[in-house]
Amino acid sequence: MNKNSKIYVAGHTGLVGSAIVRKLESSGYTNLVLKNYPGLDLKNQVEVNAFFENEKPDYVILAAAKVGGIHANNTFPAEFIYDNLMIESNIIHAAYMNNVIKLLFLGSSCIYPKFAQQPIKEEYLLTGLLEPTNEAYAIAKIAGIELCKFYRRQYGCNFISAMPTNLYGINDNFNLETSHVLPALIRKFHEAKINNQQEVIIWGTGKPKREFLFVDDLADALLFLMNNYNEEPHINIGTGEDISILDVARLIAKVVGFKGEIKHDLSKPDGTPRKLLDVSKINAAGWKHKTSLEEGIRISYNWYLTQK
Ligand code: GFB
Repeated sequence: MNKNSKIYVAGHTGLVGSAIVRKLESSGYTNLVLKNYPGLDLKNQVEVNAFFENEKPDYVILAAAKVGGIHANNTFPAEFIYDNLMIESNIIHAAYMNNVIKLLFLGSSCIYPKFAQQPIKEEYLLTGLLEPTNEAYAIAKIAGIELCKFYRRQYGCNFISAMPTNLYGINDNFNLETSHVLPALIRKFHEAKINNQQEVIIWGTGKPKREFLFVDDLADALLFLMNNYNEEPHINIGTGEDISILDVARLIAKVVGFKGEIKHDLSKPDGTPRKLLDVSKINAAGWKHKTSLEEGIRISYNWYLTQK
C-alpha cells in the first residue's frame, strides 16, 4: 500500500478498527475512508454497494463484525450468525465488484475445533466439532474465510484472511454482560477495589486457558500482512503463550491493586478448554508480538481509568 492509497477500514470505531486506524495514521497513511455506522448499515447490501461505488477504495480492512464474549455468543446466536454473514458477504462482494486491489478479512480463533490439538495450526480448520457457546459466530467467520478463498480462485481477487487470538486493549468493551473476559475482569476488580469489596466473582472454574494479544500488536500484524502476505490460506496471529483464566484474574487483581478473594460462578460456562494458536507461520514471515500481557493489562487499565 502507498501512503496515499485509499484505505477503507470497516468497523473503524471498534476495538480492532480503532487500533488499525491508530496504526495506519501513525505510519503515515493519510487517505483513510472511515464511515460511521449510522450513515452506513453494513448489513444492507444496497447501501454497501452504493458506498463502494461512491468511495472506490483501493484497499479494505474488514474489521466490522458483531462481536462479544462467551455469554453474548451463547445468548444471541442468531444475531451473531446473521449479522456477521451479512456484513462479510456484502463487503467482500462489493470489494470484488469494485476492483479493490486487496482486502483483509478478520476472523477469530474460535473457528477451530473445540478439542483441536494445541497449539492450533491453520490446517486444523474444519477437522472437528466446534465449541457450542460460539458455534454461530465461528460458522459465520469460517464462511468469511471461504468467501475470500473462492473469490480468489474464481475471480482472482487478492483477498486474505487473518485469524487473531483473544484480543484486548484500548477502546475495549467493558460491559459485563457482552464483553470478553479480560476487560470484564479489569472492570470487576476495579469496582471491587474502589467499593472496598472483599471478593470478586469470576465465571466458570477458571481452569480454561486463553491466549491474549494486545490489540495494538494485532494492528501492527495486520499492516504487516497488508504489505507482505498475498496467499490463499488464512494465517494465525497471536503471542504463542496462554494462561489460565484464574491466573489472568490474579494478574489483573495485582495490576489493579485488589487484595480480596476470587470466587467462582459455576453457573456460567467455561467454553473451550484451550485455544492456543500456532503462530510459527506469521513468525517465520517476519512478524512477532511486542507487548507482554502484564504491560498490556496495565495500558488497558490506565485507559479504562480515563473513561471513568
Ligand atoms: O473471553 P470470553 O468471554 O470468551 O471468556 P471465549 C473466556 C473465559 O473466561 C470463559 C471466563 O471460560 C469464561 O467463563 N470468564 C471468567 C469470563 N469471568 C468472566 C467474565 O466476567 N466475563 C467473561 N466474558 N468471561 C470468545 C468467543 O470465547 O472468544 C467469541 O465466544 C470470540 O466468539 C472470542 O471468538 C475471541 O474466549 O471463551
